Amino acid sequence: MVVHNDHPFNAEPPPAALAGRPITPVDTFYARNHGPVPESDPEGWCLVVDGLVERPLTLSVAHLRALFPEQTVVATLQCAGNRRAGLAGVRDIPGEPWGRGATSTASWTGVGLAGVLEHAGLRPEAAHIAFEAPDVSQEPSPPQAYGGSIPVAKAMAGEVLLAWAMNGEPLPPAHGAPLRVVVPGWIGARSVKWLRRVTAQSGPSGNYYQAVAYRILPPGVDPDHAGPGEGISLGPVALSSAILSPADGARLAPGPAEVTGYAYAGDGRAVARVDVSLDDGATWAQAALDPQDDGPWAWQHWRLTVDLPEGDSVIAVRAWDDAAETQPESPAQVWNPKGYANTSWDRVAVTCDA
Ligand SMILES: Nc1nc2c(c(=O)[nH]1)N[C@H]1C(S)=C(S)[C@@H](COP(=O)(O)O)O[C@H]1N2
Ligand SMILES: [Mo]
Repeated sequence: MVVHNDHPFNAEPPPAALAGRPITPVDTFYARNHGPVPESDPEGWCLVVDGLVERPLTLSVAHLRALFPEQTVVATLQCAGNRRAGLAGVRDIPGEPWGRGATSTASWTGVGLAGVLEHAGLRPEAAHIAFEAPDVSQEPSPPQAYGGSIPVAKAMAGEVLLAWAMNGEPLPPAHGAPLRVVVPGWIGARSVKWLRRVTAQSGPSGNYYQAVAYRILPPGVDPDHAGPGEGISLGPVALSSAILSPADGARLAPGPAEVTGYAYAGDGRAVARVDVSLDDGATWAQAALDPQDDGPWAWQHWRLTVDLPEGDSVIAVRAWDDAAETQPESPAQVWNPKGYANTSWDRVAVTCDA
């Protein structure tokens, strides 16, 4: 893993560790934490469901297992800061310089959030479902526990899970044991780990990570002085793609070389095509999409054999989704002060020696 920070623990797998693997092994899955991993106390742990519901609930994991059908969903998590390094190359950005690896895919097992909210009797005035966790982050001033929210429509869609297992194993502490939210198709920040409380409310969460962080600010705004509610709140993931092999800076023999990577279209969209260019976008060849049996919430791996000339080459990739959206050419086009949603073409430079 490439460790960006030990406290809080932030690490991403190198591209080669993600290449060709539809499911990311647990020990390779990126870790994104804004505070310390809380001490785990599975026996004492319980989940409170309250707010705009007819019947507030207090549930243990055993209650959840007994009351609701178990459900497994394969879902890609992607941090909104994935590929921030590319934006920071345009102009400085504070925060972890994530490469292509702040995204990973697991099969998640738990119960549907919709069933739990139905059981509690969600009231019609409820418009947002807020999540609270106990890990206290020093990033906001004063320090604050982690939280966030999603609109009721997404919360009631069948794919949102309260999960206790990842790839068939109990969730490890770093990934949210004993219970986390998994919001497929939405930025990783909404998949709250170490979940303690689910609150139905009329407005979005006032938590720092909903109201202040994870927002796209206009380029001229000082991120340290942006107030709550400023900028565009991030929810569904924007279409992106990345090259996982060859590695940036690789030295190869001239001739045929296989280029592989992932593409990911957010909420409700599918990757429809992936293009690769060796001439900075003048011409594009279409990559083959790998067979994908993991359903609509998983990324799409792709591959293409290109003919590399002697000397230096830059390989570029862009994806298209089923709404015919594609990616912007340069990180400068999408640069923003907090460094989120770098959807620009991904590029790797390689050199071929004869
Ligand atoms: N409680 C809590 N939940 C959290 C976070 C956090 O710091 N605390 N980080 C969020 C962010 S920003 C991301 S991208 C995902 C990362 O999940 P992972 O560490 O399992 O990869 O968790 C989200 N859930
Ligand atoms: Mo994130």
